[in-house]
Amino acid sequence: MIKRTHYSSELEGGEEDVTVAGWVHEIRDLGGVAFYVIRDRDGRLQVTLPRKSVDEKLSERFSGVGREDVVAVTGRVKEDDRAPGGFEVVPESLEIVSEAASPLPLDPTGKVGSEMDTRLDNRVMDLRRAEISSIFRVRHEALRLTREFLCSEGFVEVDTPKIVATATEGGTELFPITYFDREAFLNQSPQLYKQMLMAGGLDRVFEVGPIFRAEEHNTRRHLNESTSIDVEAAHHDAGDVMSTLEELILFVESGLTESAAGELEALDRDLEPPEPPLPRVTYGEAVEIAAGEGVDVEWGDDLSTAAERAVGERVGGYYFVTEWPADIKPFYVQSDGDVCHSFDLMRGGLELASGARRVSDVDLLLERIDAQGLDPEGFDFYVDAFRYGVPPHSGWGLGLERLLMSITGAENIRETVLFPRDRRRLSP
Ligand code: AMO
Repeated sequence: MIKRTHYSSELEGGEEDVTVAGWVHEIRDLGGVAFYVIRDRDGRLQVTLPRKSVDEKLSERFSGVGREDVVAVTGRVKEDDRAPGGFEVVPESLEIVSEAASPLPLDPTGKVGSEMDTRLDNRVMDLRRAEISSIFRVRHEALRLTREFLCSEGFVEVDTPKIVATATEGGTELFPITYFDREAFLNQSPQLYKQMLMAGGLDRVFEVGPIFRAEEHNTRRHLNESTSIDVEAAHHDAGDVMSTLEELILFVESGLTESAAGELEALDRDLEPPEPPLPRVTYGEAVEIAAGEGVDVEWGDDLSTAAERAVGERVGGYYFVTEWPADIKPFYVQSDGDVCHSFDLMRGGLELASGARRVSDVDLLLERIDAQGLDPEGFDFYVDAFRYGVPPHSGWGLGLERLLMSITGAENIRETVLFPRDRRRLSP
């Protein structure tokens, strides 16, 4: 195997015996001279083949090259302003490493557009487009920055089970599986476990992991498998963990403007990291705004997509919705009369995160489980964890893909996952 010595971003004029490797992005043959644009991880570079002055055999080998073949080219680097990246490679040898079948299922140069379904069916080819792979580099950077921020705030990264015995976010959205001779489920949220770790004394934890929701929705903002960034902190109230969340958003967006500047440019995104404190809109105010815009909503209803959109248009940017009615939030949320210590983080009309102060009193917890019509037996392991001393605690779950929609401007959540799982899609 010929070893690559340089990525396209590493070329310098005058260097000899440089080997570059990648896919053949474009071929322009002008007769006397032919240009082969090679694409690698970092971008594109031009191989210029002056037919008259190169070896005839080499010239012939180049004639056998097709679009999207993988090639390795060894040669000399010349500065040339007209070439992508400002350099061209004049070849001395060529190896066709792997040939691409034809026709291609989609056009990796993006000149010919493709429908979302065709793109996802051929995701590997789709990823060859710079603006698509940029999304996944932004995703990687956003996760790296998230970990950096939470670690610096004293949070410990944990992993909790994904095969579980109980629902946390409502019983109808569970995927059942067979666990030897018993029924089990794919977890909807690490909720119960991250709270139990508060009783275990880890004090501040975070987890980045998959969540599974058997929602029937086939929308631009729902997935059946998504990634949740979860946080739980002892001796924190809802306001405290809201501060952690808004500081995290600021840290990630500011960090991305530096570490993912090129990717954001490829995506045509100009981020304006939001300065805390973010606006706080109470649920009651949100209902008034939505009703004022003609949306059919009353106090006590969950906020519909139309209601969220109306509030998002009025408030703009990132904001929190606070003081929700207790009855529409899960059993583990601490309430104060009719209202509870729960919040959603929104960007425009899109929900990115939700969180709350939790119930830590065992009797109240059992009462709430019962009031929501859940089977208390299924929650024994969780309730029991609170019987031997548990600090008050709060936390949130932030949807990574929703955050990426906000950062990258993707209109469809499927853009932000390599191989999305939705109502119809189980492969690739
Ligand atoms: P919730 O159910 O609101 O709260 O989920 C938290 C966040 O996860 C993301 N999310 C989804 N993203 C894409 N597709 C889905 N089907 C989907 N479902 C959820 C959203 C949402 O805001 N246990 C609580 C969190 C907590 O209180 O700590 C929970 O799971 O961005």
